[in-house]
Amino acid sequence: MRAMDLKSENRTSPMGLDEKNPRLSWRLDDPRCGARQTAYRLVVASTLEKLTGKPDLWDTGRVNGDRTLDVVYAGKALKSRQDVWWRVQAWDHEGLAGEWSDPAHFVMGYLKPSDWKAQWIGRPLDSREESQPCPFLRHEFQLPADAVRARVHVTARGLFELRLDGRRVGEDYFTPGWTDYSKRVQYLVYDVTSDLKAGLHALGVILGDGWYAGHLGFKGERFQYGDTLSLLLQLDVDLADGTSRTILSGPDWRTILGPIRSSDIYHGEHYDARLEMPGWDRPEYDDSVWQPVTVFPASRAALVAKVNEPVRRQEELATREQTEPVFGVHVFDLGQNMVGWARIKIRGRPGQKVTMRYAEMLNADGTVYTANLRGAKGTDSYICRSEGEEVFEPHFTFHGFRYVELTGLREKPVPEDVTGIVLHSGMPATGAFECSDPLVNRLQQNIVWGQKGNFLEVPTDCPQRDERLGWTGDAQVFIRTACFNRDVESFFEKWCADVADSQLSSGSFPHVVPDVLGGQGDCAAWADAGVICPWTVYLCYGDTRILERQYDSMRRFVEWRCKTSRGYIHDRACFGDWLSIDIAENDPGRTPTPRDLIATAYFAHTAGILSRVAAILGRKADARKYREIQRKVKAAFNREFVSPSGRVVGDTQTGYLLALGFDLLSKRHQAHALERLVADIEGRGWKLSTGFVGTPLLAPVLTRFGRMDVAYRLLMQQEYPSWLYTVLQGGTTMWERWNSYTKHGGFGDVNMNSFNHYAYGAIGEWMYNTVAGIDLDPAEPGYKHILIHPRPGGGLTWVRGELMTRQGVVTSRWALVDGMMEVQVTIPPNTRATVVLPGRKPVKVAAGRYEYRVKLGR
Ligand code: RAM
Repeated sequence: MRAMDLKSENRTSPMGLDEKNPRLSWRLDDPRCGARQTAYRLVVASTLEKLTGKPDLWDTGRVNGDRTLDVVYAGKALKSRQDVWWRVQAWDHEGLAGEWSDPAHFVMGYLKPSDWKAQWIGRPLDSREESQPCPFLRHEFQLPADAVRARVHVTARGLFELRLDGRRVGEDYFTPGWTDYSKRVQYLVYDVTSDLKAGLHALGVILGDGWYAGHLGFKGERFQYGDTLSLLLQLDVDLADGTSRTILSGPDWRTILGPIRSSDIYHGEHYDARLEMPGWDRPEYDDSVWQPVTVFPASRAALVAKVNEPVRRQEELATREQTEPVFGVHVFDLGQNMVGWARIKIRGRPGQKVTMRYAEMLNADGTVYTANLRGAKGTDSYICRSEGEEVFEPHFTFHGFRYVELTGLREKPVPEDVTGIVLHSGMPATGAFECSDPLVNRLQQNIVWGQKGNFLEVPTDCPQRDERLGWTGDAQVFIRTACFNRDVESFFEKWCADVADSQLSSGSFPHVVPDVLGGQGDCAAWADAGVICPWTVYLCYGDTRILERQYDSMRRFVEWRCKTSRGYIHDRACFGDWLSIDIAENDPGRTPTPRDLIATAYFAHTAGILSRVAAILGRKADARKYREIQRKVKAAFNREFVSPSGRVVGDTQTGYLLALGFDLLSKRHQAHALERLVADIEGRGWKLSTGFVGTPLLAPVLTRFGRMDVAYRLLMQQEYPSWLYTVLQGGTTMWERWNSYTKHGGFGDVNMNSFNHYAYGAIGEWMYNTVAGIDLDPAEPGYKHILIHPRPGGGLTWVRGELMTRQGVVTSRWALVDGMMEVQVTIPPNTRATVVLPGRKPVKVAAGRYEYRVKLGR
């Protein structure tokens, strides 16, 4: 048995932690059946030599037990900038000591505000007019000896690109990321030791508006957080001669406006290559025409080490088809609705301007459909500097698109001139789902692409129009699916902190996080994200720290509900069952499911979650209190919304789904509610009518109450409205509306119509946990105890599900062969599972690989 895949604060070798007691986790490499850890020893040292010799920071000694996750560091106090090495040894189920793991490494950030000596620098805004060129900043410094350790700590109010001696530092984009900059600004740490030899060096930085100062929100506003971009940078260098140097951002830096004439997340980037300054980021560049920088005051915002994996380039898409629908207008189809930008190759003349527009769909005449971008210009342009081939990629904007339109070219381009560069936050792939139906497989791909496109720093609703905001409701309904597809633990840890930062003074949560809509909030199913998201992270990854951190904000939220309800009935649900079928014209939040029903159902649901969280954290009185509140809300729900026979007011699918899914009904009423729900689905020709609130509950509730056949019917439905209808219309991502595009009605309401919106992708969770049958047990979260219960149906003949949990890989595969269901299951080391197959008694198993053959009933 050997420990592997060592993670510090859920990340591999993180640079810059300001958590003084980081959580240390590992997995076990042991293929034996029943493999289980019975003890571990973890050692921590300040150097690699000490780690294998005499560990000087922490030695746990032998600790009995099977714990492998989130061991909280409790050794000598860690210091700012400290290098930390650790490794672990595990004892197996036979009591045998395994070999030591490979060493893991992490680096502490600045632990005290006074560690920061650098000053915020930039240049004053020339005017508050729309297009401001991006400031370039530079500074040269001399080192008398080679560096033996050099780390740069850097952040910006705005976005930054950091360069050293002509090269980009790091592979991250959209740094420092998006937080409420008035409260928390994240910094990044990069190791530049090998770049710094004795001699002269140059640091160069480009600043972009980003979320800080660019357009944000749908009223066309700018300057959400400030109007002046600035940089904070501190480079600590230990030299081979035993001395050290610190290079700081300060008044001795110089600045100029460069070739990026404007760059805005919504509107795109305009680049004039004639204004390039070759060598500006290298030493000995003549910067005599540059101006001195201005020093700006620090704000009261806390500087914190970045918690989530930064955005990076993730993949490239080649052009699939190139057309010229109008003379001189060239359209490139990348075959996939994606998020990022296009790399363009241009052969032009000095001064020639080429324009790129980005679109998700095409008009009937083959031109790009951009009406749904609303106020977002989504346009880049490039002015050539030479006669030769030039290559352009923007810096501080991103687009949501499948098609790229090029105009202003001198000669006909070739497909290779356009390549899609996909960017999103780091989130390693963890799940795979595949089955015998190609349309369902495309749906799964669409869900994954919806996640890739909208997990760029914060979970956004859409990536293309003048919105791209962290809508809480969307995140809440999709998070469970997201946790299957990808490792999103650090992504959501960071965003949950944003949620707590954004909590309104009333205790409620805003519609979007970070809150850029000026405190609008209180909406049921949206605000509830503040409770549901931390809870889901806990369930999927098993760590209680997120619950501890978020507890206060969760409690304040439920207290707000208590205070603002009348007789335990709550009524704030302004978005209703958003975008359900039968929405009122011109008011997509006025839906047939009554708003107070939705709000009261969610009141009971999140009070119940809070009670469970309190119990887990050992807050017994709170656990009792919120359980009691949940009971009272349920009673009120029944009084107000449930008829004596069990009919739920509104008689909508979503009403029944909430009542059943959140356990609000008595046993007697459940049967009737289920009947009404199924009757409504059947009456519509086996079709759904649900919006953002009801849709995620459809398949899970139908399955739980014994009508999985109906859940499968809805999944396999090919007529409008359904998941596969969108697939059959050529969708390559999830869409905002069931009717974002229909054969009968064409494009949906242009005022709000995104073709990359993950909310309806929440069906993914059921595909993994029911169709493939990989599920967790809330009593032993993080897949410590795994539930395997694959449930065939829908005409599928085989399914393959796989999930990389924090413990290791779980697989569940099944195939129907000659009336038999053949099942293959893999259970990772150090876990247990309960396997429930159709018509069989549950079987308890330990780590290992198992095969079963089950005769299926009728
Ligand atoms: C629109 C989007 C978003 C939704 C809000 C209520 O902005 O559809 O996804 O959450 O409305």
